[in-house]
Amino acid sequence: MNFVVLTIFPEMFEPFWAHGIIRRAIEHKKIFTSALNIRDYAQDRHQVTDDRPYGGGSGMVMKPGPLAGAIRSATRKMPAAGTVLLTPQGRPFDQNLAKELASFDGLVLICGRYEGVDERISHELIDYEISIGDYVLTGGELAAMIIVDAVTRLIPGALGGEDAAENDSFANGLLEHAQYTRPRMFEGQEVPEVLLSGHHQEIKKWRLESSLMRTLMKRSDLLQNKDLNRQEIEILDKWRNEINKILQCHHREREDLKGKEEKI
Ligand code: 4FV
Repeated sequence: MNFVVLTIFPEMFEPFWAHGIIRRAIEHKKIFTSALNIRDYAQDRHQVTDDRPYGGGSGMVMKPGPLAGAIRSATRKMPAAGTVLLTPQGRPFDQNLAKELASFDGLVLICGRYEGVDERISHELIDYEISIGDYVLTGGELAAMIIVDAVTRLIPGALGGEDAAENDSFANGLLEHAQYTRPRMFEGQEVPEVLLSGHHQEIKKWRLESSLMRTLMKRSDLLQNKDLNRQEIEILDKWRNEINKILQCHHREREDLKGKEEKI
């Protein structure tokens, strides 16, 4: 996977390329990265990349010329690359979109600044408009780093273990199960016994229940739009029956209580 970032602050990416999984993936040639300065594609002597908005108003807008020059230069070298504009107007970024982007050989990530980019860029040269969230940033660079980070994790071998990304949160539409490591006892809290048992089937079942419970408690919306498999349905059924039993007891007690009060 070849990531080319177009930005007026290419130096922002130096520390990002130089640490952790991204650094390792670059060293192991799982990904190739470069940050190009949009200014280098401005034709005028002062390499101006922004100007005042037509129709007036505050702030500045990124000029189409330098952007189009930078995009065309990047895609000339990678004709099959996908071009991505980071913008609050874009499609919400999520794990499924990360998987989709990971299928490309290359991605050209365009980082806006100021109030945004000239609309004519989107029409001609952009395959994806992507938003990392419903808030406004000062620039698209942090959003581009998030895309590079999430997509790199899905490149085979980038995470070291072949299948490491398969047990991710959202990989199966659920939040990840609870994780524990040494020490066995921490401030009076013990690690769940089953995780020390070596019973892989039991551990697998416990982890699925942990994922389901956390998703139910923290992100029940994810469960609503997930096609549940047989095992997941069995577990949710079991919980529903247990909850029903509790509620029935509760209602019975209340009836008995009401009955007693009426007799008095
Ligand atoms: C953004 C987002 C974002 C808008 C104006 C950069 C800023 C400035 N990008 N997801 N949310 N971009 O706020 O992707 O040009």
